[in-house]
Amino acid sequence: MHNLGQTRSSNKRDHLLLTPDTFVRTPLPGLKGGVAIVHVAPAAGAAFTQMTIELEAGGTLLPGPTQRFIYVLEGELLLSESSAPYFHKIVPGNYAYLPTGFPYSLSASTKARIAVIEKPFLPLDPDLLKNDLDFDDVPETWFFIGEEQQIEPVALNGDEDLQVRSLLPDSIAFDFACNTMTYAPGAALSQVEVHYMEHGLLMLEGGGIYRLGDSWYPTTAGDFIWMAPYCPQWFGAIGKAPAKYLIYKDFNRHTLA
Ligand code: UGY
Ligand code: MN
Repeated sequence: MHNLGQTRSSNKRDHLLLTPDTFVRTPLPGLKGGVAIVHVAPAAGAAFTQMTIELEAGGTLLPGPTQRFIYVLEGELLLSESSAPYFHKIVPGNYAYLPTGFPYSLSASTKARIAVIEKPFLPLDPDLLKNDLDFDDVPETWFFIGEEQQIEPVALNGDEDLQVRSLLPDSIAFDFACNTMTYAPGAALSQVEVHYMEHGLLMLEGGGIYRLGDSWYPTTAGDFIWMAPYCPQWFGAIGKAPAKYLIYKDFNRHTLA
């Protein structure tokens, strides 16, 4: 359906809103029996890549060029560690952190969809930690699989109607954060945020109004948003069901690292 050239998608200097009607599917090296929707990439001005990978039953995905974070959106997959005889079954709400160079393969037991975030890892500068008594050595990231529902939610700025789950461990080793944010109907960010970190956001449930720069957009489950550093941003949930999104941001590093 061409809809006479109309779409909610929008491409501005400091933000992108991409709605499912404008998604374009592509092959990728290391991906068999599946396609990638690359939502944002360095070509758009981002310092990371975020995509949704759609797999047929039996489709497989091998490691990419950088560390990865994956979050299962639909279906059932097996994550196998190539260096050990371990298979992990992962289903919606499961996620995994895969360090750069970690050998693994992912295969879909059923038709599946996963959110994938890739970012060149920014190592910690040992000189910045040498006088910190908390660290004998520079901490390193590690492979893990998590389950979102096991993460204790935190009320953002004390607002019980806005719950944040931090999916990555509270360790300075990690150079990005990935959280889910769940808004009760009518809940909103308590401020317009303007910050140096950039965001990749996948709307998982519900919807509302997103302010990006000087524009206000209706947004709903399935939409993707990229916010460049310093993009003014605010969200208010609308509807009778909660709104929930998965959100990436660069984190834990000096800006001149
Ligand atoms: O973590 C964040 O910066 C988050 N509160 N931003 C957002 O939801 N747009
Ligand atoms: Mn933010």
